[in-house]
Amino acid sequence: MPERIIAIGDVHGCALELERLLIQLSPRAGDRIVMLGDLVNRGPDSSRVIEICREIGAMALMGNHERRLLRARSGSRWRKLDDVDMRTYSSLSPADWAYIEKMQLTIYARSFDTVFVHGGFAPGRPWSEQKARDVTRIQVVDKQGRGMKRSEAPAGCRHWSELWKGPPFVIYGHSPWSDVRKTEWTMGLDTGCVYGGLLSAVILPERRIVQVKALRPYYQTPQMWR
Ligand SMILES: [Mn+2]
Repeated sequence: MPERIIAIGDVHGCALELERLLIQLSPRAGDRIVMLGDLVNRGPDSSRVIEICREIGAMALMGNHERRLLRARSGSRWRKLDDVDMRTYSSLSPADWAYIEKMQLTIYARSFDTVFVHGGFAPGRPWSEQKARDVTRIQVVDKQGRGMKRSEAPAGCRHWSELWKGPPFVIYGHSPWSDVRKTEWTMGLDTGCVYGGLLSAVILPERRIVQVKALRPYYQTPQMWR
């Protein structure tokens, strides 16, 4: 059984901030490190971020950004790639691609009865039976219980985390908050580093938060969740 698990929120190519965070965390032998997905795109150096993750032996979840790149690479989804994607796509090394191909949709830590996922889960359904598209991109839930991104959502939709009843406890990224977002059964760790916010980590079992500030904003965002 691992002594500790360290989960790290969405890095989006912010390699310098990731290096600074790791200095603060100073992982010990035996620690498991879980990246919450969206390691790439929008920030300055996606390839370096993945290289760091390999160096530290981190496991990683698949974010919607990695999923889009992988689908493009495997076939017919080129239409879906924008300039930001294309810059990342052409910067990745064969070892980076191999790392992305091993990303998982969910990671369950039995010892802490905790699930790690990039986007989240539609409430009211078993977490282990939800589709790749949903778990990598859900933000809000409509009145019928369907998950979607907030940019697609009609007014009155609620964030999925407000409706999620555990166990298990869920630690997720993908929805940027101005600080770590806690409910009884969830913790959101995307604190918008690439938009000039914070890069956040949590250490289990004690749920201690460790953060560094972004050196600057690297990408414009429509708005942050409060
Ligand atoms: Mn995302």
